[in-house]
Parts: sequence; structure tokens; C-alpha cells
Amino acid sequence: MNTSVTTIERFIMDQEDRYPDATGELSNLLYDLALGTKMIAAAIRRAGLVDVLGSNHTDNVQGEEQQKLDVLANDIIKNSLSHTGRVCVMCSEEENEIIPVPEEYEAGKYAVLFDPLDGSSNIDVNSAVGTIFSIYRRISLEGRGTMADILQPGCKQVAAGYVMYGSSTMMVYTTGQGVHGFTLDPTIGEFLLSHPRIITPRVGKYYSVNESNFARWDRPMQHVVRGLHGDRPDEITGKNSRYIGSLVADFHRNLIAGGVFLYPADTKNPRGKLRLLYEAAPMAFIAEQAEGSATDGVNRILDIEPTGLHQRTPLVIGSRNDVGYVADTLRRQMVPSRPAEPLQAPVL
Ligand code: P6P
Repeated sequence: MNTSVTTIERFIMDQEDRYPDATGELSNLLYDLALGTKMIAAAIRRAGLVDVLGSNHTDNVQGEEQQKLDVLANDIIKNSLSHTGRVCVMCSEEENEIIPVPEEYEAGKYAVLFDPLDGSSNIDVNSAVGTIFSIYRRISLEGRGTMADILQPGCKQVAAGYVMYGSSTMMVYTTGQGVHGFTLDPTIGEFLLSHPRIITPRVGKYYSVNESNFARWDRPMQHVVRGLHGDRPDEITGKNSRYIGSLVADFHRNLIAGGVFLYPADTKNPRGKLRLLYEAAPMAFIAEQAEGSATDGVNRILDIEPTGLHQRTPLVIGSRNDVGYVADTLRRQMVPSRPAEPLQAPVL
């Protein structure tokens, strides 16, 4: 048995040692999250055997029907963090309002935002799903955390990551010192370092988009995707299409193999479908730390100043050159808006 393994705990501590003023709180917070996701993984692995599949017969703030595992995952993450004294406030895709730490617990210096189980509609068909998290240092001075601690631009994140419950359970995170992947060894119940310092290829093999939305995109975006199809070899070499419909799974494949994921705005989702705070921003931090990039089509995701907990954004994320192709093409296609033509008086 290979005994020279690096557990996530040891890796986090080693990284922390580089910062003499580090208090260890962020390290412990990451470990709290790792523990919570191990519990979620255990529930998912048994999903077909115990009564955790299927609908919870409730809707979340997005108006989406909650799966039983959505609710369970949300409770597990909250319970993993609330009592630690490291968190002052939380925000979850599954809850309408911010979640201040209960009065009986000390409020810490971090705000944690999360999508407890993204892609949960894939659970019943045994496709990969994931937990996404984003961590900020609080800006309020004391006491229970506030909305201001949550509504920070993505460039202020101190850590971000996801856990993908796929063929294996993997945790991928960054604290701004590169992106590192850990695979859960179920025989010992530990996340072990398996993908140190992940760098995403500049040019990707894949493009990932829900093509059924094609007719609802604007013409510039249709032009972009036709380029990714290979219809415009003078602009870009065509790519293979891969789309699972689970952000964590689609993002992870592109992170490792190179590729670009797109969820553009369309006539049904004019602001895009994905949420800025606990989906796009954490994934954007990871993408940039892996030498990739992330935009809303043309603007850097990490520069967006949030105005609402559950606000949505279009998302183009992955290999730097591919994300750049999309932005350059959209900018070229965008005809400066002309002043509206004066209305002609009807000819009687
Ligand atoms: P569509 C899952 O519901 C999710 O929020 C993301 O994980 C995923 O990327 C996207 O929606 C898929 O949406 O409209 O293609 O099914």
C-alpha cells in the first residue's frame, strides 16, 4: 500500500505554512466543507437503496422542484459550518434569504456561499452532480453576518471549490495558490491529493452548450457556436461537443482536458440561467487560477458587482484562447446600437 499519500488536511496545512500570519481558520473551514461533502457523497452512493431519491415535493427560491437530496445536502452543509465559529453568514441556492449563524454559536470571519447539490435533476439517472462553494472574508465588523458580506465581487474570494460526485468523488479547490484536486479514497474516508496544480490547456478539445437553445440565442452567439461547430475554420478549429447538463461535470471535464462551456442568455433566460454568486463566480476563480478564464460573454465574471443573492449571469468559461474567441467574436458582431429611427407618420 502506498503510504506516501497526501491527505487534504496535510496539503492545506502545508499551504498555510507559507503564510506566517495565517491563523489556520480558512484551513479548518476548508476541512469542515470536506467533511460535509463526504457525508453528501455517502448519501448519494446509497441513493438508489434508501429513500433519498426523487422529489421532496417542495420548490426552492428559484421555483425549481427540490429533490430529496437537495434538501439533505443543504442541511448537511449548513450543519457542517454553523457551529464552527469560523462563519458569520451563509447563502445557499436552496434558500431565499441569507443564513446568519444561529445566535448560540460564535460568528466567525468568513462568509460561505454554496450550491449544495448542483445538477440534482441528474441524480435519478446516476449522472454526476456536485457541490459548489465560495468563501469571502467578512466586511461587516462584528456580530451576525450581513448581506454586504455576501454581495461581494468574485475577485474578493479567498477560496472557491467544488466536489464532484462522479465515477469517483473529487474535491477541486483554490485559495489563490493554484488549483488542486483530491480524490476520495472510500477505503479510508480521506480526500487524497491526486491532481496537484491543475493547468487547463490554452485551447480546448471540447465545447459544451445546450444546443436545443440555439434558436433562442441572438445572432452573434449563433455565429460563435457555428464557429465551434467547425463551420468557420478561418476563425477557429471546430471542437467535439460534450454536454452533460451538470455544471460541475461539464466544467471539470473541460478543466482537465481543455474546453469551453457556454450558457448564454436567451429569450427564455434573458440574464442567463446560471447564478453568479454560487455557480459562476467560484468556477471563474478556479478557471483563472488554472490559467483559463471566465466571462459573461465579454466581461470578466470576477469583476461583476453583485446586486442580488440569486442573480443570474450568462457564462462562458474554460480554456483561455477559446473564451477569448467568444469575446472577440461577440465584440466584432455587436453593431454599436443606432439611435432608433424616428417613427414615420402613417401615410394616410
Ligand atoms: P439546461 C443544473 O440544473 C444547472 O443549474 C447546471 O448544473 C447546468 O449546467 C445547467 O443547469 C443545465 O441547464 O437548461 O441545459 O438543462
